[in-house]
Amino acid sequence: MTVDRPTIPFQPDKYVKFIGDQTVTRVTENGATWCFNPQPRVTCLPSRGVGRCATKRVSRSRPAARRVSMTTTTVPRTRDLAGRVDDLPWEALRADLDERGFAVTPRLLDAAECDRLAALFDTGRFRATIDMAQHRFGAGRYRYFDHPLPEAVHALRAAFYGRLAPIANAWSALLGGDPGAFPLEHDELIERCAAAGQTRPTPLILRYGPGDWNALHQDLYGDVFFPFQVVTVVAEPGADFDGGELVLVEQRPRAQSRAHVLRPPRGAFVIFPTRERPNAGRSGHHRVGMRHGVSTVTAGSRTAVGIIFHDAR
Ligand SMILES: O=C(O)CCC(=O)C(=O)O
Ligand SMILES: [Fe+2]
Repeated sequence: MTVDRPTIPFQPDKYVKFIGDQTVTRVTENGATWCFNPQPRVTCLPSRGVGRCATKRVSRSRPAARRVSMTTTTVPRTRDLAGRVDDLPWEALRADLDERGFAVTPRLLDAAECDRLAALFDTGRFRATIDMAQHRFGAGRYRYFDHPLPEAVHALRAAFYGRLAPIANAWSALLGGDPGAFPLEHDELIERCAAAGQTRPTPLILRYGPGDWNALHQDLYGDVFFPFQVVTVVAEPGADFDGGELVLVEQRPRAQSRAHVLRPPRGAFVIFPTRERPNAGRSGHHRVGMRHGVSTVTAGSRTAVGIIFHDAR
């Protein structure tokens, strides 16, 4: 069994740094504290299906002091999760996806919901636990949920899929592919995965302590894959942890790579491409490869829940 986490050559040079949607700073390679080291030259790694590394982490430094969040934009709590996903500002999110390849939603989960999700790291049912250092994926641990998925994860997966499938089809068409490449219902994508031998669930929960990080990678688990994935950080940035930015790197053809560094509010979702995005050029759209990772957590504990829509072989 192999895990597809392909090697894409890294071009160290200049990066444009985005923090949320506010700050745009140009930093140089030396100024970057993130792990922009090239992906290990491994394309065929030990199965992630083998969970054997549940060592207990002892915090090596004091968590950052809890500070009050600055974020005020929040989707009302009164709707169920699927309703809240439907109520997101999809026109604006789609414009962000089309323009820059990724989008950050307003906070969708409240603090109690984030706490409940974070607690699953210790209490959930998992099909595998991965020690990232062991596979040279970075440092920290992540765990793949087993069937049946936690209700919230299942609901979020189906709801986000329903909204993202039409965008995925539009992107497919922009890149010269089938405008009906992806079914509009998530169940149908899962059936396609199963027909291709991809039956292992991919939603996961990740936990990083001080010094932990996640190397730049792509989450492709077989021939059938959906072009978007989403992740939510369920710890409070600046309060529960410091560092630990989500890093997206665009591998521009015949040009230097561009990094986007995101610090999404707790309970917001970042929507980003699993493999590539269409970019408008002089003669139509071309593919821009994308990878994601997490910069070093400098203090505290960062827990995130990642939702990948295709299942794994
Ligand atoms: O920890 C994160 O924010 C990134 C997790 C990740 O790699 C994923 O959800 O695929
Ligand atoms: Fe990932």
